[in-house]
Amino acid sequence: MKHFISSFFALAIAIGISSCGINDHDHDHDQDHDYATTVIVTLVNQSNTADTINAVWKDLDGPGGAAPSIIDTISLKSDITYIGSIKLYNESKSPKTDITQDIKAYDYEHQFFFTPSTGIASLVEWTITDKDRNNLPVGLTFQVKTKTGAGSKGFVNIVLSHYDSMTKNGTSKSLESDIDVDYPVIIGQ
Ligand SMILES: [Ca+2]
Repeated sequence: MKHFISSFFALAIAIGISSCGINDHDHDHDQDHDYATTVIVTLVNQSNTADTINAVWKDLDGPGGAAPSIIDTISLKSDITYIGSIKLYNESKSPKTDITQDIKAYDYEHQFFFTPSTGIASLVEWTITDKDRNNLPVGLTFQVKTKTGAGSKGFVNIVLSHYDSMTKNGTSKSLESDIDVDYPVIIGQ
């Protein structure tokens, strides 16, 4: 049994390696990109572009194991429109890999979902601004509009859906997520 298992893993690894090429992406969705250790949400204040937020979420050993080492709070001003973007990296290897480029190349298989928690949902409007070749939202870029917050606190849940076993329709999350992270949010502190 042990020999069988190790042979199985050797085979799995061999298949994994042979299918990592980007040309095979459509045939093997499980091997198409790394897991993300690092998420960076960038928000630029449209009223003052010098006011830029770079909020980092970092979990270097991936899902499970150690807790995330960095979870920045996204501190938003009241009554402001921000232009936003999100970048994903795998920093568990050197050099780090830029997963954002893989998502961009296969945006029709991916979609981000940004969900503010109930405490701030009425105060922040998070709208995806980019679309894939099928005219469905992607979420690598977005607009965030705030109302008067007066220090309201909550979270925004960010999920990256990856559609392999189901078809992307623009509204439904996939069965499994590439990322599923919560950023603390403060509005109008
Ligand atoms: Ca971890």
